[in-house]
Amino acid sequence: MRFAIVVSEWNTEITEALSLGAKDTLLKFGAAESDIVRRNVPGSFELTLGAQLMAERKEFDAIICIGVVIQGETKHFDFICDAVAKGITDLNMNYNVSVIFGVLTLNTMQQALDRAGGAHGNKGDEAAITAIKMAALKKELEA
Ligand code: DLZ
Repeated sequence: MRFAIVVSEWNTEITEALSLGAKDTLLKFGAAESDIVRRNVPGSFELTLGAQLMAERKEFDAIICIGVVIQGETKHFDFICDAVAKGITDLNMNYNVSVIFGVLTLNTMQQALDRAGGAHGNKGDEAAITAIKMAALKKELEA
């Protein structure tokens, strides 16, 4: 299977840990290093287009989007979360590939650290497992 990982550069310390967690899990379950393609986008808002560009290549069995959005003092958080959630949902419906929502939406940086290898594990691992399950489901139903 081939996988794409699209990574937001905002809160990069966290998104790097999530992305490495996702990649390690894909490798652990048998993906070849050469079958994992990673590209960065500036922020979570750009994840949708980044993933769409990957989907248009028609060479991936699943695409994992990694981002971290932390609540600030303005409404930016709501707009970004709404946009990326809807964007990724639309990609799932409009392209014949599973696009995984590996985006953490949090109130504090500590909550992010806890989910990027801390007290609550690494959510990048979960995103990768979801990608593998959805890719396997697609292969099974299309066989
Ligand atoms: C502008 C912005 C803000 C305030 N916060 C975040 C964030 O917490 N996480 C994130 O991934 N991106 C953030 N961004 C950047 C937007 O996602 C986007 O890159 C810009 O609005 C430009 O389109």
